[in-house]
Amino acid sequence: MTKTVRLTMAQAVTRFLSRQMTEIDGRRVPIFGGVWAIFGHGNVAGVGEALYPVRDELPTFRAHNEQAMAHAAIAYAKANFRRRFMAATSSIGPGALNMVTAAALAHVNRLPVLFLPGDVFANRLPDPVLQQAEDFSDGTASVNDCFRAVSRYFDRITRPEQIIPALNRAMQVLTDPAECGPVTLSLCQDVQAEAYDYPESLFAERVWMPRRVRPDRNELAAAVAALKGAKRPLVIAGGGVLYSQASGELAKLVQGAGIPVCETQGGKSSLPDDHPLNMAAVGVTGTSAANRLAEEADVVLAVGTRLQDFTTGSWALFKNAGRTIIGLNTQGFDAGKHWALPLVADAAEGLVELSAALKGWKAPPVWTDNALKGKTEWQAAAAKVTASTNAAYPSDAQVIGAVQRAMGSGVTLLHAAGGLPGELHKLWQAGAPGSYHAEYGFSTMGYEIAGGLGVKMAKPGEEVVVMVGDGSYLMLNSEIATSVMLGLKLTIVLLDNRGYGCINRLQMATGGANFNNLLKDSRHEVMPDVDFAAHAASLGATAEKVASIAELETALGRAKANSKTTVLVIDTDPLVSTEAGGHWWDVAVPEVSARREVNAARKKYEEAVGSRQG
Ligand SMILES: Cc1ncc(C[n+]2csc(CCOP(=O)(O)OP(=O)(O)O)c2C)c(N)n1
Ligand SMILES: [Mg+2]
Repeated sequence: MTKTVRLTMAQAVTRFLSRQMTEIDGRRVPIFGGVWAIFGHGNVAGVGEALYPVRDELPTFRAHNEQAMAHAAIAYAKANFRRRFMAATSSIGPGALNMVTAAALAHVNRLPVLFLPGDVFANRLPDPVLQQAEDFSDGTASVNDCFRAVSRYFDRITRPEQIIPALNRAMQVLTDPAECGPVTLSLCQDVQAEAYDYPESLFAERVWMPRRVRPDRNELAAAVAALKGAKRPLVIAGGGVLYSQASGELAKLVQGAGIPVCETQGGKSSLPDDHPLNMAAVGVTGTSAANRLAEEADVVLAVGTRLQDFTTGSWALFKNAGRTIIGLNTQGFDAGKHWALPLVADAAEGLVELSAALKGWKAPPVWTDNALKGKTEWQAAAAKVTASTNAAYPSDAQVIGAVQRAMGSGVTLLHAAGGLPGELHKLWQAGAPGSYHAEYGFSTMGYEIAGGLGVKMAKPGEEVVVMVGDGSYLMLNSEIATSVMLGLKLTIVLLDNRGYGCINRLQMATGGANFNNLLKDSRHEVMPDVDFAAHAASLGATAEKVASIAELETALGRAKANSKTTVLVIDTDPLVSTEAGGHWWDVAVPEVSARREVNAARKKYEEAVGSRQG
């Protein structure tokens, strides 16, 4: 007879999670780094009670905002190259829905996270309960159905035994490199507390290792033939290179064949910035070195990238009409995008096999030499815009220069939204793989500080530097208090340009009036003058406002020595961004307008759209 143990459904969930393991560098570790939780009705009595007895193996962390705690969980998974992850549990209703944006963030970025929102009563007897939305025509609907669109696997648990296959499926999705993304197990409040005789085997320790799929023979042959015929080959390194921890294999391939590499936001730090073949950022926020090559390339080996519009310049970047794209990706959906030759495989495995098949083959030296020259030119341009200044309102680029000089390339740098992503993609000189942490798949304002917390949990021994605009900071800053409470130090550099600088610039570029972006252009009775340093200090951080780039560099030295989360605030210029490098981006301009500026912008827009290649 099967041995069973009588547990509530919630107790079964937490016991199961605490027994799932992985091996990293030969060491067995829990695959779940912990559970983020904000309790309320819908999870405190069930999941909350069940988390307590396993709190040593599966620690519970309390946050201030459900979206933010999910950001931290997701950043933790990214910083662990998806090898370890976390769960996030909430009450029903608003607590649950606060996590939906984060679920979408994880979905877009293909990052594993387990959501355990509370749900309404499966037995429906006390309906409508507090925080329950009533659907007039569908008795099975609850607000948690919102998670369906942004989960790779969604299940609503309405009977305690349903959790047995659901937990198995959840683990499959969380650990599958191709399917990887958010999993939502929506846990009905009454069912969390219901007991069932679970088989003891459910709670046996299991070890999950990443699946490394090797290429199909025919796809490999086609990719090798395309590369061997290339005169102007180029590699685009995406986030998949990092998730596969394939930097060594990438370096070997490109060094052997003399192929230049450029990096997406997600793939930046695949090679260190100072690797001679690393042309750095590609696309809308790219360097002149990378984009020039992308325009001319005849064979583009796209490794582990979703080829989103910022990478492809809305598909206007590749100008060589006869070009071939090879899509090396674990996910067939990505591998075959835009008629690419698909090469479905783990990045490291695929690169190893390509290296072996290309042994002895080299790209024409004139192409490689041209690339190296382009990089030198770009570095000179970048040095100019990041140099120190005495200006009262420095540019984002000048602040980036100061952070780089003070902190070096040995830190993990994190950002997500505003003008910073574009500037950092171009200008930050990344070090080790994973040291550049961009959330630019969903570019969620408010990811930054909570995300930094998740990175620090994954890499407690490393210096984590968060760069954030005033807009993102005001949207979601509450986890500063959590970072102080948990003793997880962050260095936060806050660039205050008094509004949504990058959207204001986009508005101007599309012919719009300066309207509703910078605070001064927004309807107001009193012009806001937020004291960010006082605000951060009130949350427990060490905080100061600096008056210049030189002061920022000195203050960063102090921040480095400080053991507590430090927030440094600097006023910046909202109007400037780095003009060097970059590429057109498709943002639709109105076809008719009473504004002359819009009509002019529309004319330019139509010309740009007309020059786009398939
Ligand atoms: C949650 C969310 N809302 C809106 C946007 C659109 N958006 C992108 S950047 C931005 C302004 C960001 O302001 P700030 O953080 O001050 O950076 P700045 O643009 O000034 O550099 C907005 C509104 C977004 N990315 N995320
Ligand atoms: Mg701003």
